[in-house]
Amino acid sequence: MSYKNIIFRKEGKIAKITLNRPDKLNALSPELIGELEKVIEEVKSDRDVRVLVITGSGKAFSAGADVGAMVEATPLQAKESSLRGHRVFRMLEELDIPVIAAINGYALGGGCELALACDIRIASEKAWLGQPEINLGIIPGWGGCIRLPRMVGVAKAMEIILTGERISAQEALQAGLVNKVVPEDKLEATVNELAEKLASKPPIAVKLAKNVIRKGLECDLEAGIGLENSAFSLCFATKDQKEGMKAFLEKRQPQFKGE
Ligand code: CO8
Repeated sequence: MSYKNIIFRKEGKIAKITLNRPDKLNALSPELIGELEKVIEEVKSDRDVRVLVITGSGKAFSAGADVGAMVEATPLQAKESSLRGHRVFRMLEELDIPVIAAINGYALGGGCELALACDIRIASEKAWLGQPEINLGIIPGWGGCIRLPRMVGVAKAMEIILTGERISAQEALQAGLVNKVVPEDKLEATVNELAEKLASKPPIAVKLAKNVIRKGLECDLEAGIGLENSAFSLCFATKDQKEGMKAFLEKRQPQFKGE
């Protein structure tokens, strides 16, 4: 499938989506969101892909939803656009494979919310993150009010959302919003290395762990323990569990097959 607003590449087991409207700082227009939905479907149905990387071209990851496309929106249109983005970001979260956000520059508003829906965030030291919606007279509409406090705590999320001020990559690291900050010229190599590492892990266990972590955040402790218990025992139905444990006992590297 060909796309106008994104570049999609696959190298071995790693797929990469590059948001590609650099002259508009990769603002998430309705067309771009539509292409994101299609490409995530494509990734979902490709059993060979083990890791997805999302990044931006030029100096931004994404400066957010396209303001020009929503300035005259009615409440109903705003509701529709918000729900559409929620659906797409949820699809990302629910992929069976790990998703890494390679934050190469500005990740603001919807761009920050897209990064929040990824599993791991690696930022360039030149990146800036934030939820500036308040300065436009609106609030985050693609999950910022919900995912950000879960990630950085209520106090920091209040500060970020209510002031609308951008925070540096280093501050984002301290807040737990990104996993790692690296020099700009090391971002691609760092993300590739992490992606290769994740792609070498047993995919069924990766999928189960991701699923339990995500679902576990949405339920009470007892239910969470039940989820983990079921998923843990299911691992013992896989050849990868036998291989992983035998390889350990035989002091060799495991050869995981995803079975
Ligand atoms: N939407 C549309 N165009 C944008 C956006 C955006 N979010 N961000 C940047 N652009 C455009 C600029 O208009 C400019 O275009 P042009 O050259 O045609 O004038 C081009 O990108 C380059 O931008 P700047 O000249 O502003 O670049 P600077 O380096 O001077 O500044 C900033 C960079 C600081 C990132 C600045 O561009 C900025 O503040 N951008 C807006 C950030 C923002 O407010 N984002 C939040 C948007 S709202 C949102 O994301 C809500 C999410 C939920 C939506 C749910 C329903 C749709």
